[in-house]
Amino acid sequence: MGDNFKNQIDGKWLAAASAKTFENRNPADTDDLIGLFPASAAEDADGAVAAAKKAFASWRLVPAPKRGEILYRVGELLKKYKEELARIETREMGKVLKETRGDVQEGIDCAFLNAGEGRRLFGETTPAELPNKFAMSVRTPIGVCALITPWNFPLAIPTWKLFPALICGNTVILKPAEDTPQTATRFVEILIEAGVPPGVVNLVHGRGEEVGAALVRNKDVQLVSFTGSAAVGREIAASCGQNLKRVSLELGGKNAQIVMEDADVDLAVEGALWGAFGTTGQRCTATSRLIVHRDVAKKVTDALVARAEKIKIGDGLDEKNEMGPLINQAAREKVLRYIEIGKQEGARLRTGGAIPTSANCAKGFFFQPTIFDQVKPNMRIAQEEIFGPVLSIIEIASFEEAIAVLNGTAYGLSSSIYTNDVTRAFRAMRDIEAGITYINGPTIGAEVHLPFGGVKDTGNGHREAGTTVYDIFTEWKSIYVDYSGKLQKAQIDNN
Ligand code: UN1
Repeated sequence: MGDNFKNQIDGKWLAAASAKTFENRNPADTDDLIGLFPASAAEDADGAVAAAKKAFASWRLVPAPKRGEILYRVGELLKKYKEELARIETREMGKVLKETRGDVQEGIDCAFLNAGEGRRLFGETTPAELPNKFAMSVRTPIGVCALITPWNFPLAIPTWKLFPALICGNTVILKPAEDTPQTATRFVEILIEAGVPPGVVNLVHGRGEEVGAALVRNKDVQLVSFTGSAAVGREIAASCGQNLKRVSLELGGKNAQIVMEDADVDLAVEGALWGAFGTTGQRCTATSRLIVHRDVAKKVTDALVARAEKIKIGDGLDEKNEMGPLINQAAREKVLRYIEIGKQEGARLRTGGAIPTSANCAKGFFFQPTIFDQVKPNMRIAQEEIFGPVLSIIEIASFEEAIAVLNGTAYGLSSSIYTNDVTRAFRAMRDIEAGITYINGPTIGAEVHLPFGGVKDTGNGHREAGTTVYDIFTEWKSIYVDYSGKLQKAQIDNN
C-alpha cells in the first residue's frame, strides 16, 4: 500500500476539497503502488491562487538578495537529498538512476544560478533629455504565476520555472504532471525546509483538464508557463490570449542529427545512440531523425543497429540497466501505433519495434530501441513527435539537402550536425531553424545558463533558462525623476 500525499496551499498540506485521489504507480513495475495523490479540482486551484495572491504582497518586498539566500539553501538541500530525489524520480518516472541524478543536478545548478541573480537583476540607467532629470528602467515582479510541468524531467523543469519566478519576486502555483507527483511533492517540502514562506509556493496535484485549466482561467494568475504538447500549448495560448495573460510555451520537437560524410563516424554513432535512446527517447530534445550522407549511411546504420540491440532494458533502479520503460500505457500504445504507421509508409524496420519479452520487463511499459531506415522526409514517422525510443534514418546526398530536410518539419527545438568541415559547421549554425544547435554533439544536454526553447511550433518565442528567462518573469518599469523643482515638458521644443 502506498502513502497518502497532499497539496500544499498557504503553508498547509491539504487533501483535495472533494477528498478524491488518484494512484501513482511505478512504470517499471505496475504492481508497485507509490501512493495516492489529491485529484484536485478548480476549487483547490482557486484556493492556491488566492494564497499566492496574498503572499505576493509581502514576498515582492523581500530584497532580491534575501530571496537569493533562500535559493542558496535550496541548492544545498537539493545536494543533500540528491540520491533520495533521484530514487523517487526513477521509481515514478522510469528513467535510469544515472539520468535522474543528472536531472537533480540540473536543478541544483539552476538553484545556484538563480540565487546569484538576486544580486544582479540588472536594469538600465540612461541620460534624460532634460536638465536635472534622472532616467532608469527596473525589473518588477509580475505577480501570481502558474507553472504547469511535464513528467520527463520531474525536477529540472519545475526548477527552471520556479527559481527564476521566485528570485524575481513572484509567487507560484506548481501543477506537476499526474505521472510524477511525488518528485514535485518532495521538492516543495525541500523549499519549505529552506525557508520559503507560506503561500509563496503552492502545489496542486491533478489533471491538466481540471487543475491546469482552472489556473489558466483564473483572473488572478498573471502568467502561465507550460512545457508539454503543442496541442495543449495551443489551447493554453488561446485562453491566455483572451485574457491578455502572459504565456511562455515550450512544446514539441522533431529533432534531427545530421551526419556528413566527413564526420567522425564513431563519434556520430555514439551521439545518435545517446540522443535517440537516452531517457527512452522521452525528451523534447530527443534525436528522432538521423539525416545521414549516403556515403556513410550503411556504416552508420549498421553500427547503430548493432549498438541499439545491446542496450540493457529494465528497471532504472537496477544500476546495470541502461534504458527504462515508457511513462505509461498510453505512451506505449502511441509508440506501437507509429511502428505500424512507419511500416505502412514503406520505411524499413531495422531493429526493435516491439515490446521486449524478457521476464524482467513483464510488469512495466518497456519498449525496444527501434530504428527505421529508408525513411523519406515527409513520412509521418519523420514529421510527428513520437516521444519514444524510435529513430528514423533519412539518407541525403549533399549538405544543402541535409539542411533542407532538417528544417522541413513544423518544429524547431534542438538540432545537431557532425562534420569536421568548419565551413559546413558555420553554415549549419546560420541556416538551421532551431532554438538549439550542437556541432559534433547530440541533440540532448542543454545547460541551464543558456536560453532554452525553440522556433516554429516548438513555442511562442520565449526562452526559459539563460538570462532570457528574466524577461518572462518580470515586467519592465521605466522611471523618471525630475529634481529641477519646476515643470519641465518633454518633447516640447524648448529652444
Ligand atoms: C526536455 O526534454 O523537455 O537538453 C528538457 C536536455 C535536457 C533538458 C530536456 N537538459 O536534453
